[in-house]
Amino acid sequence: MITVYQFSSSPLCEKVRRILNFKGVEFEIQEVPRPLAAQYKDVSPFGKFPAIRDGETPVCDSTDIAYYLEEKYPEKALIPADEKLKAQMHITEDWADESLYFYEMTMRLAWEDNLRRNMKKMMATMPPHLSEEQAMSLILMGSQQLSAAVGLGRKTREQVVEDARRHVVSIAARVENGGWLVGDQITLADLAVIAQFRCLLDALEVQEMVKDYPAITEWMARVDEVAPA
Ligand SMILES: N[C@@H](CCC(=O)N[C@@H](CS)C(=O)NCC(=O)O)C(=O)O
Repeated sequence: MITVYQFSSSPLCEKVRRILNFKGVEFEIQEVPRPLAAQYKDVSPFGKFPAIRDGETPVCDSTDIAYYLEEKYPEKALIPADEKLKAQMHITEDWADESLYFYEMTMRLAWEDNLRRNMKKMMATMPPHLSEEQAMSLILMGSQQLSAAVGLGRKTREQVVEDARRHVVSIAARVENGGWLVGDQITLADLAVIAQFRCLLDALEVQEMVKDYPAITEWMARVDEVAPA
């Protein structure tokens, strides 16, 4: 049985659960309390999650996990065999993991009003002795520091919303008329992007924005049907 070590509120952990669900692979979940991540070095030497353990084999990093699972369970493929499509898929997946990720971190976790509305969900990944207010200050401090380090946190809120709108418009254009992000079937790119997008939707600004793009809501329903979170 595969064990997924996760922070339940993490989009990258959601991406891994979706991959396993798409492939129909059974797994169990081990929730990692955020401040105790260092205690799980045997499965994730860098203290980052998701990580999985498959029997004796630990694998960490959502992309490495995706390629590991693709090799072990190739029947329901998520990585295109065609090299050009594979390259497009990789670029889109990496954009989700390394760019969209910082939008969701900024809009959902570094903006106090959005974070406050989502604290119930976030508490699942915090140690039980922390009060909601203590947990919130910790999350705010960490996400604001990271957001500032990558640059988004130094922009005005309006600028970040406009940047996010460009991403939303681009996703909508790629998935209209029943399409997928890359090629003509679901790939790892869809799972990486939807995982970030679900978190982005915890920001009121994105909830409002997406109402103008029904193609995105339809695409999310198509992905959820075959690869639930
Ligand atoms: N490239 C890694 C990134 C994983 C990652 O950054 N995970 C975050 C949660 S979404 C984390 O573990 N953060 C804790 C930390 O950085 O200490 C992947 O795709 O798995």
